[in-house]
Amino acid sequence: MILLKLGGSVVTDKSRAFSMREEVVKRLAGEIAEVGGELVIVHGGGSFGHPVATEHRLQEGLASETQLLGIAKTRLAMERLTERIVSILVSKALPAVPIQSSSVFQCRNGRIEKAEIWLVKGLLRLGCIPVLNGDVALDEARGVCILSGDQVLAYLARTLGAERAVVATDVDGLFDRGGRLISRVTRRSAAKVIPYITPSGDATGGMQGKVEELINLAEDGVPSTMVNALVKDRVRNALLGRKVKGTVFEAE
Ligand code: IP8
Repeated sequence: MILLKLGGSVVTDKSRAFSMREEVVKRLAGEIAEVGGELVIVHGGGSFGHPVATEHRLQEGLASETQLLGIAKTRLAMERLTERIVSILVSKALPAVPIQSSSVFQCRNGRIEKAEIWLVKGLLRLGCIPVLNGDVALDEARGVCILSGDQVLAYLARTLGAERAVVATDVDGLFDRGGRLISRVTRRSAAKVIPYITPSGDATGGMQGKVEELINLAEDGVPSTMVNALVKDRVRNALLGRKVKGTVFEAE
């Protein structure tokens, strides 16, 4: 079974609020349909979830009643994005079934503590493709937190015993200080790069958060490949396990 993360920068245009990259998602749905096999998809928030979550400071937890409307608006924004992505997947005859991450995961201090994982397992058993998302989730310590799709991906990959993960972004992979693409990264080499990653302003830590999740995941036995989904066939080839331009996250 493979986990696929469709990053927010792939499924949406992050420079314009609430704008989806319809054409990119349609092409990716076609690539996914060509591959087949057991798959779980997780998508990020992009220009739907992040601006709303950041405006209401939800990543800091619940400190004031004025944020309640922010929870509702963030949830709604993610629901709208999921609906559009899933509609495209279904139009390519993929049995994609959305599952709200906020209804599956309970967090503590921003980390997943409990999960109704049977929902995901049940759909997989039927042969469906569960589609989850980054979300605003309940948090036992903070009231709410912004749960990144990357954390959801890593949690599911570990719990479901995934073979590997493919992380689709809008860049070719991870670059070193000199701007060279790093084709293979481990905890040791990542430590040299992380301090130089430019902060994204996302509610969930952007590329830095992603690298940390993927390194920890690799050390737990699930390697992943980060690829540029804006380039045709990179996601398809990565899903097929072919050698592809990108960054592979592996254990030391
Ligand atoms: O884009 C964040 O998910 P991500 C989701 O995977 C929200 O970090 C609600 C901003």
